[in-house]
Amino acid sequence: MVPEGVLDRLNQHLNPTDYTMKFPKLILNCKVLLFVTLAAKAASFTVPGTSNPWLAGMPNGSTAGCSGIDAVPAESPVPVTGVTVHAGWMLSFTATGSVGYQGGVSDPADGDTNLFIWRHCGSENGIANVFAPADALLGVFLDDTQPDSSAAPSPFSASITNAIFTPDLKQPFFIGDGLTDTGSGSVQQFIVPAGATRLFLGTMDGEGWYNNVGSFSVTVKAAPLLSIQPTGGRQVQLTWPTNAVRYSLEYATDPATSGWTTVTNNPEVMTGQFVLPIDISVSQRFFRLNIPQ
Ligand SMILES: [Ca+2]
Repeated sequence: MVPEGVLDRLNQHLNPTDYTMKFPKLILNCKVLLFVTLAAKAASFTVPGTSNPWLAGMPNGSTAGCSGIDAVPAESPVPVTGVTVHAGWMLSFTATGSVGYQGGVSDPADGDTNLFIWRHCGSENGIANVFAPADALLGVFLDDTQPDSSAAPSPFSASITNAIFTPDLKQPFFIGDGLTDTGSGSVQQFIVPAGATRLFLGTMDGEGWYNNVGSFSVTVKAAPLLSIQPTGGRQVQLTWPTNAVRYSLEYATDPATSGWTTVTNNPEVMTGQFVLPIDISVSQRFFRLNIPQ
């Protein structure tokens, strides 16, 4: 484990700008500590309670049924623009405000955690059902195709307190307030699935989004995911997406005192990922992806 004091000290030194997010990835042994941090770009959106995820990517006039008919564009979910939605990238969210699925009800972005529901009419428009707290902030990833051009996948399932979420295309997923607890906890990470080019934000309801009230103010941060995998012996490999075009890999022996140095070893490229083997017997090192200033 990383002693809390070390993480606190790192966090004081890992902020090249105010759009940095960071988290520990893998601690290999008492000698080598690898720490991953990421510089992210952010964009903000207002997500009305009327935003129905099952209308994502559908053309004007399309509907999403149950007893109340929602339609494009009145009840369309909110498309995320201004941040990169690349496969293999990592998103995080903050969400404030409140939404109500019926008169007199109002819930924060985590929704009513005493009222988990399925959407009453199941999957629709090629988009899977989901089991989530009523009124919660949801997301759904799409590729460039209209979602009803292929069958709906099975629902994505995850605890709302997960640290990392890995939904597939066309699987609505819980976002909530972006923290592991409600209003507190650590920042949750959402990995963009293969093929994804679009993300839409909406809310959870059983049916009939048209009469929902309120809205969430949502900020989305996107950053390329830097991963570490043991590869046997005294080696690990770092991988990160090749479409992280402005990012460079940096290391520090002690971020508090040594500063960060750009890694000059040339990585291999394999299926859209940079891959760089690291000998972990040398010394303690910390790694991050950063956008040089
Ligand atoms: Ca939460």
